Amino acid sequence: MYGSVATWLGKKTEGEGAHTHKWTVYVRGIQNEDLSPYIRRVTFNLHQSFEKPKRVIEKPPFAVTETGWGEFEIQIQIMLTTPSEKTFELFHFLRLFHQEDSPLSKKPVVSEHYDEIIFNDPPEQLHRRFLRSPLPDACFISTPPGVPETSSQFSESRQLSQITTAHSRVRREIASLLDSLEEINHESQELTQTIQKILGEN
Ligand code: SLL
Repeated sequence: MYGSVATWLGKKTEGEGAHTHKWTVYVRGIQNEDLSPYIRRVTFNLHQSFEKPKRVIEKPPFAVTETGWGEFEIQIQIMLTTPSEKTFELFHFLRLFHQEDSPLSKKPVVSEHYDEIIFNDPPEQLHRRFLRSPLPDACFISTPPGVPETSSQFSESRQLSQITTAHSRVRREIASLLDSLEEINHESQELTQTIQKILGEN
């Protein structure tokens, strides 16, 4: 998951160029699991108006908290822990304000997205980690401050039912393949016997 959460700091912050909002931009696991076995570093490239706009985060929580006044697009680069250190680039639009025209309120503005990274041919160690299920408790870390526990845009139950359906399909395919294998073995035994019989006759 990647996204941002922003809160308005209240009336006292009004005025030209004043920092009116506090926000956090982050990359996190869907259940806040520790992503450090897979992610080596996350680079958040902020707007040029920020001091040292390139923020490199090498351990979880992969998040940057700042104060500011404006909305802008943040470039997020995710470097994996694979030996090739493959890097992905995402863009997230930092939202500070609720719907247009709605009055400023202290209710946090959350903008979050779900994405998947597919590891083609993962190193053995990573692969074993992926297969370990369910993830041990130690893998879960707390959410960055103020970040909601679950996403409003991502339905975990829908995902779960899709996984269950796919799981039973795979089981059915395995069962049918085992059947064919048995048939082939049987045929092969019969052929061996026939060959032996022919050889015996000659
Ligand atoms: C806008 N195009 O004009 C956008 C730019 C930039 C936001 C928004 C800087 C804070 C600081 C800040 O909040 N920049 O001075 O460190 O809306």
